[in-house]
Amino acid sequence: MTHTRRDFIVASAAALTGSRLRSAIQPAAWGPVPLEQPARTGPSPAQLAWQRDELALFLHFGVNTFTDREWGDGREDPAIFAPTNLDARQWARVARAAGFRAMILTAKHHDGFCLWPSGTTGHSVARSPWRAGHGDVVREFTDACRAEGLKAGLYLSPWDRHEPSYGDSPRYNDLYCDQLTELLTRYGSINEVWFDGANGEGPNGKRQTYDWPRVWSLVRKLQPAAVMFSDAGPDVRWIGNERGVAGETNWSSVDPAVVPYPGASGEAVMRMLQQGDPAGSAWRPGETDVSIRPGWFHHPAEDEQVRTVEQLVDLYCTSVGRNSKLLLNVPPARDGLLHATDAAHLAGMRDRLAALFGEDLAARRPVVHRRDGSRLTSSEVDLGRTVAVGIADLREDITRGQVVARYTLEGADGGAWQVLARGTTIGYRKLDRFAPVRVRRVRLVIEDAVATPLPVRIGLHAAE
Ligand code: FUL
Repeated sequence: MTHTRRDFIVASAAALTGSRLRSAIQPAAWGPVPLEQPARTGPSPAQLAWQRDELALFLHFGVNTFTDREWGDGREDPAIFAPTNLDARQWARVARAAGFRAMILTAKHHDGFCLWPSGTTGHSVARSPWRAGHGDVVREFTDACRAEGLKAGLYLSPWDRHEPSYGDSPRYNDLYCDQLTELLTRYGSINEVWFDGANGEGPNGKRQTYDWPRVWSLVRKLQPAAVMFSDAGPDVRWIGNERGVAGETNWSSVDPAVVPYPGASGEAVMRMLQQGDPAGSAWRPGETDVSIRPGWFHHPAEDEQVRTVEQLVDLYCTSVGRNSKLLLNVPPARDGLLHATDAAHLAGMRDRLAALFGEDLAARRPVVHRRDGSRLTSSEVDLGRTVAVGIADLREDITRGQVVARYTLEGADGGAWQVLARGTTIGYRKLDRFAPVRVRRVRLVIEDAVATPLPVRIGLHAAE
């Protein structure tokens, strides 16, 4: 059985070593965050660019790669970190060739091992035999991103099972901010900073109260153009599961009071993460993180369990195609390279998406918009010929916000209109796949909206 981190409110450390166990949380250890975000009806320039990138590659790499575990306990000997052939350019080439625009590296996972030579701890690559202790994975990663024209993001686990000051809240908060400062000042422009909500300390474990306002203002100061990810944003939010599935209804705005700090749990929290809230005051689009394999780190035993090309296309549709962004984890193996199977499936995904979305049957075709007063009610496209349609690609102009709450897509070939798809939200992009139907005209009927809708861009594809 695969668990998500929300299944484990409190779990013993001993139980947390299996690769199936993703994570756990201990809400009591997280301080509430006064989240005063300015009300927004649309994205900031950084949020807009983030969403338009659509695809980011997640790289889980560290001591777990060498111990074959999912969660290290912090007692790993740095000497085990010994990739034989690490080549971050290979990661970046594979990502770029597959259409990814950004990569995010686990600079430090829960085991506390730093992939850069941090001045804050000896528990880092500096104590490993790799590059004779002079290596810096974060440097090689950011250099490779730049060389391949990709944006670079970093994950710095708040939960740290190695650091002795963890649990002594002010001291650890200082150290965490020092680590962030190193990461955000040494490596040029960092585009996304990823704050994990996991905390698996057992009932007798250390309790750390994080200083989120301090952390977030530090990131704003050092990298003003970066977006920050966590359950509670502030810029982009977790989508609420690690299965790669955004809510079918997915608003980019949220009520910040419902998810006050990273790691908060409960039904209302999950619903807010999955679906957002059209009346919410904060624009905080959802990011869908999921692994190409069962685990987040590379395990040789899972080499036959890499998601297939079709499964990757499905993930694209349930994330990007539901107004979210796909952060797909592809973990480097012990040699420091992405595995050939993963690389091949990524290339296959790219080819398949290019084939599916290559020709837009509605491109440059005339569209008639009908209104009831100021309210847009339908948009009708005349395709000029009868063609089989199996995918609709709908897009609101999110620079002006998100307003569509319910719609029906219909098609006709001379006779009566027939329903092709029904949906709720659209947002940045909504992909509907249906059994191909031969049609000459297609119309989008907007049945409910939270404000006056602007014309929705309609793309249509054959599906094969
Ligand atoms: C979770 C972590 O516990 C997993 O190990 C992984 O890093 C995933 C992306 O987030 O909370």
